[in-house]
Amino acid sequence: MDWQNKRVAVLGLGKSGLAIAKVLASKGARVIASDSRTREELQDVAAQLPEGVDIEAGSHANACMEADLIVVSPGVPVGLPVLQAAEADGVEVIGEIELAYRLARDGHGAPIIAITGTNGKTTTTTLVGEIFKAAGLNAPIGGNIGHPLVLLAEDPVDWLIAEISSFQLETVHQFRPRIAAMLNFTDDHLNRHGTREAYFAAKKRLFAQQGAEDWAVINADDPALAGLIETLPSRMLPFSLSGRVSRGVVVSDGWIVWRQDEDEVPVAPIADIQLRGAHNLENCLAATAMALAAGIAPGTIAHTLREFRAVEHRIEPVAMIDGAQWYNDSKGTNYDSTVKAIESFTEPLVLIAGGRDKGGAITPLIDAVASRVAHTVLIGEAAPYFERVLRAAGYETISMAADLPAALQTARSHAVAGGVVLFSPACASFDMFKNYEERGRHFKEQVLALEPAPTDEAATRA
Ligand code: UMA
Repeated sequence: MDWQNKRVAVLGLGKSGLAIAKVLASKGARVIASDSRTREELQDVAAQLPEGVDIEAGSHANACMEADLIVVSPGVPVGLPVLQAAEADGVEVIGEIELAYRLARDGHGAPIIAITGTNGKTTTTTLVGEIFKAAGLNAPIGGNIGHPLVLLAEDPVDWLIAEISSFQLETVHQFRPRIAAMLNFTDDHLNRHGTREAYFAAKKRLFAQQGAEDWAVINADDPALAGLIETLPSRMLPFSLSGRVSRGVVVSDGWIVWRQDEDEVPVAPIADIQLRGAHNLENCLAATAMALAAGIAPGTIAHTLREFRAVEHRIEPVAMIDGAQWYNDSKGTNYDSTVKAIESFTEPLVLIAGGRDKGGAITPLIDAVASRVAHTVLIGEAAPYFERVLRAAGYETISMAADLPAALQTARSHAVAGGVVLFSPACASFDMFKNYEERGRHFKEQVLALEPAPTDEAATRA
């Protein structure tokens, strides 16, 4: 595509918008960057934009009106009236992932691995990246994981590995990953998509352009995904913890194996895997399937599975305090993710949860808390709601905390030696923090700053 003098509106000036504006300006496009924030709020951002990029603050109207093409950030809802009006006028609206795909396709043409699902995306994407690195391939990771894909799109690489969110999928059109994975599907982001159906429809766009030579890696144990396995034209490489597929990556006799009807190629013993929880084993199966589809040797996959440790903010061990192990799972931003985290432990468990509720079916979370959590400490906007539903279910061991430091103190007073304190909010962070990373960092800093309990001797002296 010839970008010279093409008028492009870039909507949203967060990480994605800044990256899009930089890449397109360097190609000679006339970029108007627009953000709903005020000009004062955008001062820092404006300083990072390349020369010649115009800014529209507080509205998207002018940018959209003048554009030949509109590229939106994932946080900008596609239903905005200005976008609908522009589309009705024949102006194309694409997202950052679609732009990255087109640049990569028209440039080096390296194949893309795209990973979506409600939970496990970041761990799986990171693991796939590590396996490809161990195989000697130049295969950077990007996308929703925090590094805009468009910044990698034109590098000469062997593969591009991308974590993709439903927000990003709403604005893909030609995007065609060589290997696409859907890890699982449960309620999330209903405040953005409106309904579970709309959320699933967005997720499904990952496979929309795939053909018979592309691979689809799908969780065969997830009932929500059964329809995909039956209907997609892609080469199917399912994975299953319960071992229910005749062809795919499964667990058999304590090993991850690639099952092909009667044959089973052993990949790695699951006893070697350091990550906690059945959900993480599923992430390992998915990563194995993607690596096998790309032709990577089982020995390389086994080596990486053995070496791989938890990704930051995902059931990340933080410290041992008074004999209890504390974990940071700030990325537990929805009910299902927190259920999975709770289910990863058999030790006596104290849970710290709460934040900005995202909605969805809460019964599985209530059940998990009621059956496995000894004490729950609630924080944030969701605390009164969580308290109400838990008490209604007959669960009474609840404390309310005004903020995170207070929650830590309360959690500590309920923790026991040999037990676990798990910070897994089941909520978004935006009521108290900029994002889940900031929330997780605060948690870790405050845990590490907890004073050691006085020894008997010190207590006697005092
Ligand atoms: N904005 C507008 N108009 C609107 C809405 C927002 O101008 O109608 C502006 C905001 O004022 C702000 C900017 O848009 O200046 C923010 O854009 P953004 O929300 O798209 O955020 P980015 O910084 O571009 O980060 C995005 C992803 N964020 C979201 O999807 C909300 C990041 O995922 C991703 O890492 C990054 O692109 C790089 O690809 C984060 C995330 O929370 C981690 N993702 C969700 C999740 O994982 O659950 C989907």
